[in-house]
Amino acid sequence: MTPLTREPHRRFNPLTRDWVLVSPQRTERPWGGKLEKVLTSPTLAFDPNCYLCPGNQRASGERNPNYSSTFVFSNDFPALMPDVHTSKQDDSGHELLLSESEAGICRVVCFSPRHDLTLARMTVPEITRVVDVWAEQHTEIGSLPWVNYVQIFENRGEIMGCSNPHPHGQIWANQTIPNEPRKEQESQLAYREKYGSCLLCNYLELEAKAAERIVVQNNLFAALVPFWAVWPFEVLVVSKQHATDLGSLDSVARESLADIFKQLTTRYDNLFETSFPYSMGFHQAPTDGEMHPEWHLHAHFYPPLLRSATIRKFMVGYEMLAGPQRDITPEIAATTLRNLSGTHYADRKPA
Ligand code: H2U
Ligand code: ZN
Repeated sequence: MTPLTREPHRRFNPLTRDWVLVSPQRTERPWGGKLEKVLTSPTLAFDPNCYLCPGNQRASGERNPNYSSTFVFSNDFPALMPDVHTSKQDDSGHELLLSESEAGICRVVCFSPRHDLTLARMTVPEITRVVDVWAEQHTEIGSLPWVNYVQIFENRGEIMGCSNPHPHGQIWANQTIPNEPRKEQESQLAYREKYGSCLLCNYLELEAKAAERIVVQNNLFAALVPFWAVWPFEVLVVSKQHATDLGSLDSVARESLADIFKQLTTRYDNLFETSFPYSMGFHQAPTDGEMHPEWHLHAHFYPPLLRSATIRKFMVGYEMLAGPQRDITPEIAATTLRNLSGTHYADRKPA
């Protein structure tokens, strides 16, 4: 055992250039606590009170069509709007009271007409349709001359602030590049300038050799617990081929991505035999008209659970005031996820 598996140490995240504190000695046995099962009662395939189900009325009064696969609509309560007055202010003159207008677009993506499904419970062809829609939306919204970044994400589960169990995600597109992709943009560009190659292509080569942090993979995508993971079961989904954005993936690659999502979310659900909560989102090249060869398409999964369906990791105290910290090592988390069944627990026949 190297000291890194036993003693406190910090690890560097080359994408954000932040550090994470790892304290493996705090969990002598990672599964010492009782693993509780939360029985989720089966929900209806159609809920007459759901604002996302086909044919139902939304809070805005608008009625959803009787959609039969993936359905996109403009968010009725958008955080960003396309028509805002352009302004920039700094009453202090020292950038102490700086503000500027921000134009944008917010859409909601219903993954399926079925109220009772999640990505883990959808088929690979159904998830492929979702990937196609994400790619189409990214290209369509990104081609607007004033949109420079398109953020695709999903909040899954009440614990992550999701307002409705109907399977859905969101798209927020901005005039400016938001903080997280901007940090990654700067890091990937600096890496390319320094080493003449792509940060995530090089990282994935190392992970493929080491294998210990890979959770699932197919020919074109890998899902792994990154060396610098902050959340206990955080996962990075990386394209094996260099690709800057979803729009540049061909149909084979989109299906491979859907397959990885299916494999990963199935294992996530199997971990605590619960519908596993997370926030997930893609990071891809800005849509500012530049080529961005430094950008490597990937998705982050940030699940909050730690030891059971009812025990979550809190990012408080030290995390809020100093920096992120984790107990179980990324290697143990990856091994745990990798060793879970690829068959969803709800499909397993009773012994
Ligand atoms: P969550 O992904 O966090 O559950 O958010 C769902 C979004 O759906 C939320 O942004 C929007 C909310 O504004 N929404 C509508 O656009 N129409 C509705 O009728 C209700 C919710
Ligand atoms: Zn519904």
